[in-house]
Amino acid sequence: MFNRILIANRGEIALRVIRACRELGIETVAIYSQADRGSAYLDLADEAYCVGPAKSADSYLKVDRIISAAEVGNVEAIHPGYGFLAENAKFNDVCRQCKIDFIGPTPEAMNMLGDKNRARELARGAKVPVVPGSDGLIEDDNEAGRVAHEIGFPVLIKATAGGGGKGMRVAANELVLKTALGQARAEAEAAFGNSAVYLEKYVERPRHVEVQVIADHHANVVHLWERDCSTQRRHQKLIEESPAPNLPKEVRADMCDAAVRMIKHADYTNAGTVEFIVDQENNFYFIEVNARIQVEHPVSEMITGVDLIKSQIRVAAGERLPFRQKDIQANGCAIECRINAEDADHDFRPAPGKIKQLIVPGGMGVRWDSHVHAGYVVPPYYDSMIGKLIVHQPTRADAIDCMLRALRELRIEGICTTAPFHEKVLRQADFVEGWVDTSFVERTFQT
Ligand code: MV4
Repeated sequence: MFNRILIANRGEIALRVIRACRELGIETVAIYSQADRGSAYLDLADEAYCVGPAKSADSYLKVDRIISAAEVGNVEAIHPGYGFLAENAKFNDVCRQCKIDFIGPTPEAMNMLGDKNRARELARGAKVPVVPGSDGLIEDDNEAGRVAHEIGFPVLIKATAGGGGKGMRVAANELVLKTALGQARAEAEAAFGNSAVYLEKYVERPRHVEVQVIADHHANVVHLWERDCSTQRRHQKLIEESPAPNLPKEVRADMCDAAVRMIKHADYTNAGTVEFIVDQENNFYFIEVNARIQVEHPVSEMITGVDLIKSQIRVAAGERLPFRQKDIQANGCAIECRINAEDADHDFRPAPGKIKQLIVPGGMGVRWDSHVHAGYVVPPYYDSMIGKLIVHQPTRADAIDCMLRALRELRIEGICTTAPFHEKVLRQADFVEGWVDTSFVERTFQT
């Protein structure tokens, strides 16, 4: 096991990893930008190094400075958290060259899955269903036309370097296909320096269901069931839950099996998520693999009792998973609400500033994962998420009641947060009945 780990992240997830390390008896080295200087959670680390000015590009994304902190701090491994450098295969490879263990998949697996067209081909090879579409990348307009006619409109053009909703364009018919293709390519070139695209049938109003997996370096791959993340707005998830409501148990079992097949086929190690969309007839299709721990991992932790961060660290240190698939049971229902410093009444615009008062909910089945406290100033430079409220209850109805109770107890004064918006969502009939697809928020709240 490692003696000392550097956490290449900030905020909630940095604290989450520090907590896991403390319980494992591992010393921690934190990093911070000038904007995060004095952040209270840094005191919980054994050491902390400043890696630069406020802007991410000058601090949390600076590979050389982070590696320097790791060398000065004398760590054996780096946990990247999510966002920032978490899915940067180059950083991952630099860690390897510096003989620092990266707590995540190998650079090879990361590279392969970062290319969405290759990931799709890998899924096909693993007999995992993909959305009908092109056989590889689209060479030219003629090929796009041919494929679109085969599969039928509307089609979705996706950048192979994209993911998470970036670099996608819908083409409703033949007339707009050429234009859309040109726009998609130009956007992809500007955003990723790679204009390569592929084509899929556009699935309307899908649900977003993803499967949590963890794999060790001894060929053991275990899934921790699925999460429904359909309650999102403009590709920003708002609420996640497990199990996925109204998903027939055979579909759920098939999807989890498919995820494990995909992970085995990709020689993937550590924690990862296999993302699917589910259409209105409960057909599921592979979309992409997220090669990192995700924001919403606590939902899976609550229903399975597995600490995913500790598991990631153990697996990275070469240990075998201490459980088999048969040991993983899904108990009850867990829901997570992302508490963002945003004004939901004004287009969810960021609302940084000083938290004047903070009262945190508690009680049975309530978990609060956050680095903030009264007097904390939410900086304007980073993601606006300031905490995650997670509940775990025997049934989904109980979980909704518990979350409503916890949201009522939660008091954050001085800044706007998404907490009041969550209360509205949790009272919506479609949500209560579990009939949420990816267009639910926009459709229901006209935001
Ligand atoms: C799709 C789709 C419909 N049809 N693919 C968006 C994020 C990226 N991970 C994949 N995404 C989608 N791919 C086909 N063929 C609809 C989406 C999509 C979506 C997916 C998951 C969660 C939220 C979403 C919001 C809009 C569109």
